[in-house]
Amino acid sequence: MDPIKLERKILSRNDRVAAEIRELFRSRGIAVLNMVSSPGSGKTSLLEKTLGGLSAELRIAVIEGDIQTENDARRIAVTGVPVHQINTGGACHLEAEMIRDSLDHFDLDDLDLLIIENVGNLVCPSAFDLGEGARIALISVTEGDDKPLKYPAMFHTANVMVINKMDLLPYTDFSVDEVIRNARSLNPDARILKTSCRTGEGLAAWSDYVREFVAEMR
Ligand SMILES: Nc1nc2c(ncn2[C@@H]2O[C@H](COP(=O)(O)OP(=O)(O)O)[C@@H](O)[C@H]2O)c(=O)[nH]1
Ligand SMILES: [Mg+2]
Repeated sequence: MDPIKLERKILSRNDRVAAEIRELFRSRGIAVLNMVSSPGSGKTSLLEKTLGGLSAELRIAVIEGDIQTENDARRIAVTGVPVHQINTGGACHLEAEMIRDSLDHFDLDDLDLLIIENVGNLVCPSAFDLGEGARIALISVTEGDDKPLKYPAMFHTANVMVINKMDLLPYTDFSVDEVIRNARSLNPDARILKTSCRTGEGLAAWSDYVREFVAEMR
């Protein structure tokens, strides 16, 4: 088959399954976050730092997507939150079908919030809807403030941009104003949060956003 036709076919199948599980989540009032970033921006760290506090108020489950290893699922399990690891076996993104097939691992009647940590990659995950209610794109200050312009699909489709590793800002030439300008040029409505998983800066605002999102999706 022509590769372009094949890609369209895969994406339309993904969109069908994503619509099906989005309706399932909606009917049960489950809020779903899809966290995307390049490898090492701090997705797992942000969850580790905030799940403990949030899980006292909300019923949360996590799906960890990685090409290989159960490392991130082990880190999340320490917080006491139910977690399921998907290993994609080489694929650079999660697909809606993988999420649908993972739902058996959780009691959906006992869930307010499902957080999906996508495979670390700024390209592929942007094309695959996972039925989420909001997409969170992390960027760390060591990556360069031009990343939104270089990976527009990712930042264009994100509802929130989290600028992480703010503690490292003095050691880089990263400009927070510039990254915000770049992100806003693609996506004027995205909410922007600044965090450090080292110092704790911005973690309360991130947790507030998550609470607000869950309340909205109920
Ligand atoms: N200095 C600093 N390091 C961080 C921060 N967040 C994460 N890290 C470190 O960055 C590395 C990658 O983090 P991880 O959460 O595994 O990133 P992920 O691949 O996006 O899940 C780890 O060594 C973390 O300790 C932060 O805010 N500041
Ligand atoms: Mg991770």
